[in-house]
Amino acid sequence: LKNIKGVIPALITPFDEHEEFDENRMRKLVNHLIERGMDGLYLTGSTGEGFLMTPEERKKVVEVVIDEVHGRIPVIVHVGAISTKISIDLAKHAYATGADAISSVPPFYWKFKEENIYKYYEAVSMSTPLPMIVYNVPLAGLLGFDFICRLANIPNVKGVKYTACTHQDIYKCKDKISQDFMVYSGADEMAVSGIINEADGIIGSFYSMMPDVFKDIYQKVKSGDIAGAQKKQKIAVDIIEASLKYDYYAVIKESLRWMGVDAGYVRAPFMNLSEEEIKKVKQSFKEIKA
Ligand code: NAY
Repeated sequence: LKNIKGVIPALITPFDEHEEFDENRMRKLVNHLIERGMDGLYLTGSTGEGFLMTPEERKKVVEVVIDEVHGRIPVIVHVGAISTKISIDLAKHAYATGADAISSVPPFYWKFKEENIYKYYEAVSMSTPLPMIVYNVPLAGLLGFDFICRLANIPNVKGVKYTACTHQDIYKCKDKISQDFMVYSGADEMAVSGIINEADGIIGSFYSMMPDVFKDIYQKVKSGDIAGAQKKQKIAVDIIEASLKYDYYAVIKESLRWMGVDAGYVRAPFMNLSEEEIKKVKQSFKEIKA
């Protein structure tokens, strides 16, 4: 994982007007993000609407992206599902297709006990030689610092995507587990904080929409220009908060369209923006002061 750091968009998945995966739009988006200097891609996670797709559809997305990336930047495949069996199948497929790493939310919905979750990560992580990035995210149930340390004992667990707000745990993971244990900060609104707290990279939904802004933020923090980074972060927060009023994957796709990269539509139950909403979003973005 040592080579996977920097700004990594949690990639959206473009669907067409009939909610089918749109391969051509995806290929264009991938090239756009590589041209904008993104350091890696994170596929079929929550932002990629992975849970709304069948395993076969998810595999197709992975195949198309890895083919289009063609080794130019690292690709992390989110293989999480509630069923260990399905996740293992997706993990093996990611490995066979040429992914650089896998990642997974813990099994969710039933509020599984720590032991169930440990066994899940052990089985999925050890089903391929790829490094596994476990996922600490409020939506799926937070793992907690001690449990992350325990999961790090599984040989292939090499990092964590850290989407909780307790950012002191980011550097604590590195100090307590190992400096080689990779930590990716997952809250876009707190990218500056995540990097200051020693995250190796940032993975998030809005980096597809604002690749230049976050690349700049990342470089500024790394070079010690915290004030400059924070100034940009504040603008990004305003844009993110305006977007979160809607189904924000739809806002990300819509704004990519304005920027000349048609990223298609969302899949139900998420809803695309109405014409009225598009006007409102545009207006709210215009009102944001740089
Ligand atoms: C993914 O696709 O799995 C992610 O990367 C998730 C990261 C996002 N967090 C959640 C809870 O979805 O990028 C963030 C998030 O969308 C952003 O900070 C806006 O709140």
